[in-house]
Order: sequence, then C-alpha cells, then structure tokens
Amino acid sequence: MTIQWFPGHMAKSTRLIKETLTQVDAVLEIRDARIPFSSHNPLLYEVVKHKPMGLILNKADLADPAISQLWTSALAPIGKTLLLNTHHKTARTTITNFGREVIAHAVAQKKLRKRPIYNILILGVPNVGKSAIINTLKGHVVAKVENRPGVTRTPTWFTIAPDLRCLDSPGILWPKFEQNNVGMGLAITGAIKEHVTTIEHLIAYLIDYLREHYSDALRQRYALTDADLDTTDAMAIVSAIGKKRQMLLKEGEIDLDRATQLILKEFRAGLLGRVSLEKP
Ligand SMILES: Nc1nc2c(ncn2[C@@H]2O[C@H](COP(=O)(O)OP(=O)(O)OP(=O)(O)O)[C@@H](O)[C@H]2O)c(=O)[nH]1
Ligand SMILES: [Mg+2]
Repeated sequence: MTIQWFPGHMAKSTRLIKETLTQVDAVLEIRDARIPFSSHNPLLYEVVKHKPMGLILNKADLADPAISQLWTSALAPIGKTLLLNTHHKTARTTITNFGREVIAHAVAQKKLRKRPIYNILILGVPNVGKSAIINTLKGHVVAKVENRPGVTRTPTWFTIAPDLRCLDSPGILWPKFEQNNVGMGLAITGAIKEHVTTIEHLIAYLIDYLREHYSDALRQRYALTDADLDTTDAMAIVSAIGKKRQMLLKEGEIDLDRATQLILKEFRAGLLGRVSLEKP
C-alpha cells in the first residue's frame, strides 16, 4: 500500500522556507529518535543541504537507548548529532550549546563568516517537537505545541540569545513514501494523520513489530499471556488487549476500535516503555 500525503500548506511552506534561506546561517534538522530514517525528509534536504547542518534526534526519552546509540554512530559521518529530550531540565543549555557548536564548526571550516548574530532554521517533519524546542530555548511558551501533525502553520523567528535567532517552521512531508514502513512509522509516531492509512493496517503493523522486538513490553503493559501472544494474527492480540481492558460493545463483542486507539495512545505516550521502530 502506498501512502500519499502532501496537503497544500506543506507545498506553501516549502516555498516559504526556500525564500527565507538567504537569511539562514545554519539548519538544525529535527527527527524523531524512534524513526530516524523515516522522519528524514529527502526532498527538503535537497533544498537546505548547502547550509551548515546539525541533526537532533528528539523524543529520545521515548526511544530504545541502545538503538539510539547505534543511530548516533551510524549518523556521525553525516554531521553533528544530538540525542535530545526537549522536556529535560538541561535541554535549554544542551540545545543552545549544540547550535553554537554547529556554527563554530562551520566558521572553522570557513563555510560561515563570523557574525554577531546567527540565524538558525529549525526544520523537520510534523510533530517531531520543533515548536517544543523553541519553547524550551525561550524558557516559556511562545509557540503552539500539540501532539498532532500540522500545528505550526507559518515560519516564525524567535530571539533565543543575544547571538542566536531561531526560525520555527511548519512540519513538512514529501509527496510520496516509497517504502511502506516509512508511512507506517510516521503515522504511528503521529507525524501524519492516521486516516491516510487504514487504522487496521497501522495497528497490525505496530502489534507485529512489538510482538517481534518488544514482546515483554506488550506482555507487561496488558498482562498478556504467552498464549495471547502465540499468534501471527495481530488483531487477535488487539482483541485480547480489549478483553483485558473490558472494552466491550453492547452485544458483548470486543470493541476493537477502542482497543486500537488505546494502544496507539499509550504507545505514543511512552507507556509501553522505550521503543525504537527502526534500526540503522
Ligand atoms: N516525550 C517527548 N515528547 C516531546 C518531546 N519534544 C516534543 N514532544 C511532544 O511532541 C508533540 C509535538 O510537539 P510540537 O513541538 O508541537 O511538534 P512540531 O514539530 O512543532 O509539530 P508541527 O508544528 O506540527 O510541525 C507535543 O505533544 C510535545 O509535547 C520530547 O523530547 N519528548
Ligand atoms: Mg510546530
């Protein structure tokens, strides 16, 4: 199944970002640490790749720490990489230092001239935490943050420090995901709305993945038995979870829709533990 998704505002945002590039000294690309491959927008990268760049794998608190370490090593040749939990109390200093490091490196390499103020573009697919990063940098809420894609609609500049300005930008996707798992990862983590795929496909993909790689997490969260997990039918597991949570329809059947929503919501909130959906 091919997932396609490119609403008008993303095309417009891509144009706006191209227009502001002349004012931008460096780019921080924000990806979701649970899907560092799928949350990279190859089209947008073509637009900004001539700029000094740093890479932030955000929501690291939700990702599997061992796999995140593999990703940091794998991505090191591409450039400076930071594993980040934006809500951590040290995040403000960590991000500021990282931004300054990226700039200092570019200046040392003569890719950037010394200036009193540097302008940094915060870029990434929807819902990866770009605006949350801005709020953390400011120390209070200045940008709207919500756990759904498409919250920021227009690029906005924020002064972060006497020497730094950051441009928050709307999350941008590319028109077509060549690989099925890319769309799945983006939908599971909330970078695209679920209705672009069928919810049954999505939950089956997540359950199959968890059963294969994080079966203990599934078992513990929902008090599942070995027998519950001993099936290749993902919907049977969803049904077992619905039964445990007593999600029943009037006729006494299990409410699979509610069970699906519960699992997705709990996964996104990190209640199944720290799970990475991709390995390098
Ligand atoms: N657990 C966790 N959640 C985070 C982190 N950073 C951001 N979030 C949450 O992720 C959700 C999306 O954050 P936003 O800042 O609105 O994301 P965005 O990239 O600006 O999204 P768009 O404006 O739609 O492109 C919110 O619920 C944030 O609280 C993080 O490091 N860890
Ligand atoms: Mg935003």
